[in-house]
Amino acid sequence: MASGGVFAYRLPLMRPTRTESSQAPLAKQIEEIVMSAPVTDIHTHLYDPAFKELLLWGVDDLLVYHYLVSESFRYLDLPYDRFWSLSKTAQADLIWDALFLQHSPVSEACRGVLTTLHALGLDVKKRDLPALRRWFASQTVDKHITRCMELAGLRKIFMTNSPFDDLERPVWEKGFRRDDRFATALRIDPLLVSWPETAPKLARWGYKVEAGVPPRQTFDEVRRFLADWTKRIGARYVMVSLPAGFEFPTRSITTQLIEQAVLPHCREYGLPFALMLGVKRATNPQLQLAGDGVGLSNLNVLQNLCAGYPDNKFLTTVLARENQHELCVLTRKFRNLHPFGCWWFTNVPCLIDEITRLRLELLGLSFTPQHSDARVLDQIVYKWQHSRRLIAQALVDKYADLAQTGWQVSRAEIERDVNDLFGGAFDRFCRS
Ligand code: RAT
Ligand code: ZN
Repeated sequence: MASGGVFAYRLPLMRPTRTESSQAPLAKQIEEIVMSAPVTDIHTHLYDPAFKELLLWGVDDLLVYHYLVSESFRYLDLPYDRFWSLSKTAQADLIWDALFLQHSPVSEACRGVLTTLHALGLDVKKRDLPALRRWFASQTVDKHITRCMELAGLRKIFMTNSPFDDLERPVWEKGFRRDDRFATALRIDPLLVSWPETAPKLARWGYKVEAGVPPRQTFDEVRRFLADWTKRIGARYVMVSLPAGFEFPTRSITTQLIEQAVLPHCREYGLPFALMLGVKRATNPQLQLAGDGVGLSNLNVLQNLCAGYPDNKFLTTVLARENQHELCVLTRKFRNLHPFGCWWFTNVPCLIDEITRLRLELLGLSFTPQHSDARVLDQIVYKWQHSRRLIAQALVDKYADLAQTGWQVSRAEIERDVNDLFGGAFDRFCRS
């Protein structure tokens, strides 16, 4: 197979042993297993098809992905407002022109569009956007979900489910027949990062909460809210994304809500609390969703949570490259911590390669190397194809290192290990 990425380790230069000369078939076997093993995608922004237009798919949504919006503004010179006033098709036209026609689409997000289209059997070299649009217009959503999931090798897709989303909430309230390929995660950012605006909403929805200095009853009522939504959606974990600079514990309302409502709720329902740490929201608000940035997190926060609440489980991903090593070291100290994914700005090949190898070397197989964060259904195809290749390369090198000692792995052992990385370890962690 092809050699690893920029950070790939090389086997030491020594005379080939018998084990080394038989590496090629082993490498091929590992690659084959990793490329085809079913995956649970533990964090996406996709929706069960019952949510209708909330489930984004097709070439225009691929092109207006916020990762591409920010890249296109490196070249576009129209005012931000003008861009946002355009229709989705017109925005996609501009992005296609700037990122695919006027320059070669070498960034990871651009390459991803091409990987996806190619995997769907479309001819990208014609650079014919109207023809691509016609093809998508002739697809049905149900078939397209099946096709994309097959191409990505997914067995399950976790949604991000927010009771605070005015488009999503009424669908849950009305009820619908669930598609069992989609699992749920309860997302609670507004509760923890903007309590003064959120408290009146909870009050309107019938929970007896007070925004000022909340009495005990407020926390009980927040727990009742969390319990109602956990049951309503069948949540498998509770999730929040917290800004770089987040501190815990402090005397803030956020600390109180975490300590007195979220953590007791998670303990009661046996749910992990997923923390995504290190975002800087609205670094450039004019870019809207594309305007968030990254900052270093203080991982003492995580240490305080894991040590202070041993009966809680914490799933964690960190956005800053500089936090990745510390996260691994912390994970070695706390069994109630499970790192996952190469999130957002770290979801680029050179960092996936580096972070995955770092985790394998410090944690063995007790983590979840990747999630897609797909916002557009078709993106699962490229996000998983690209990541699988990097994970395969890292494993080839690791098993080759073992072979140097005379330790050989059987096919069944490789399959077991890959299954752990692709959802098995996550499932065990959630059940523990
Ligand atoms: O990766 C993304 O699409 C980000 O915009 C965020 O959604 C992030 O993943 C999050 O869940 O907050
Ligand atoms: Zn996300």
